Amino acid sequence: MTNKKIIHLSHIDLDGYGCQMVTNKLTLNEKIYYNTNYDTIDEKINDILNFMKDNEDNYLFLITDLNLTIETSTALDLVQREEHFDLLLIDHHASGENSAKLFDWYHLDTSKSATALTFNHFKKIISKDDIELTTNSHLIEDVVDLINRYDLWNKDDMEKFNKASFLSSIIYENAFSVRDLRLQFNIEMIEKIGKILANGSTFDAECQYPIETQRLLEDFSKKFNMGYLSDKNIPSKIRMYLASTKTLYKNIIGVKDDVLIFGNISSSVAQYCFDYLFSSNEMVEYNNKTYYPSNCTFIKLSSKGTMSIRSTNCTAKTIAEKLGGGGHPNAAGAHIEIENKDTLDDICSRIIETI
Ligand SMILES: [Mn+2]
Repeated sequence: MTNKKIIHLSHIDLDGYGCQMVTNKLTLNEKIYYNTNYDTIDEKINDILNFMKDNEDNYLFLITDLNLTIETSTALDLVQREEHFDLLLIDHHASGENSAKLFDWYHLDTSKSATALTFNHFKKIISKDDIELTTNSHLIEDVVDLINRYDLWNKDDMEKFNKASFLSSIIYENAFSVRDLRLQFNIEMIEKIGKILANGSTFDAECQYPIETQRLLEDFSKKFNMGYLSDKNIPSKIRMYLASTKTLYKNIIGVKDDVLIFGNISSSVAQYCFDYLFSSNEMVEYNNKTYYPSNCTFIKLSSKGTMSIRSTNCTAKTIAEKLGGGGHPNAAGAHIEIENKDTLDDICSRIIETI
């Protein structure tokens, strides 16, 4: 096992990335990570088989937290017999029972999370020279325990369960367009935040998240030189913090009565921040005036003149109609004609005149 390169394919949730957090601790093996949901599993397996064919080496193809149909496992078994790579599947979904009965590389145990199974497996076979997992085993074990609680929906200890569900909420499969960044974020954050949570950090009543967690997320964002709100690659959790510290309001480009117009933010960031602001109804100070999101209409304006309009007091549609658009009472949209020379501020002024 020492010389093998590990190609690790796993699911795209906390348990799936948790398995990769475990193998990431195997320092003596080179690792290549892939993640998939069920809709693309056959495609991903084919990609991996092609990769192994093109890059001859000693491989362990490890699949975790995913169950395979009889068809997929039979096809995979055939290739494995021809190509002679090591194959191991560790999973806990009972739906894979028939495949597990047929193939000895298919390890199924429904009593634990896939992360716990993966941890137990590698703990047993790991070389003593692999310092990282052997010496940090107890710390990783604490994180594995949290993941296990969430995966089995074990609420025996509510504090631990809440921490585990917070851990799950940091997984953002779609927040990164760059695969390596997504992987690094998810694997790194599960471990780091998991360790903080497992070691007794309590939730701050004000910000709802452990303070140290916020710092970690900010560090991560800095490490990758990510601009803040305008960068759609930033996971929404970080954007939530930014919103909660009112950074979003730096992007207000115009105000009329209780209508706030935001510019220079991407749609996904805007949507996330608006959701957050409406649900928290945190007071906002802007130009010496106080706003409560529940009384406001938010317009997200793009430089092309497209507007997303949101409210919780049924004003979005009315405002949209004034601008020639329409929609639902609280979620509407409109478009304003623009000229090439128009700046965002020009467009914003025209909106203010119209509403
Ligand atoms: Mn899963």
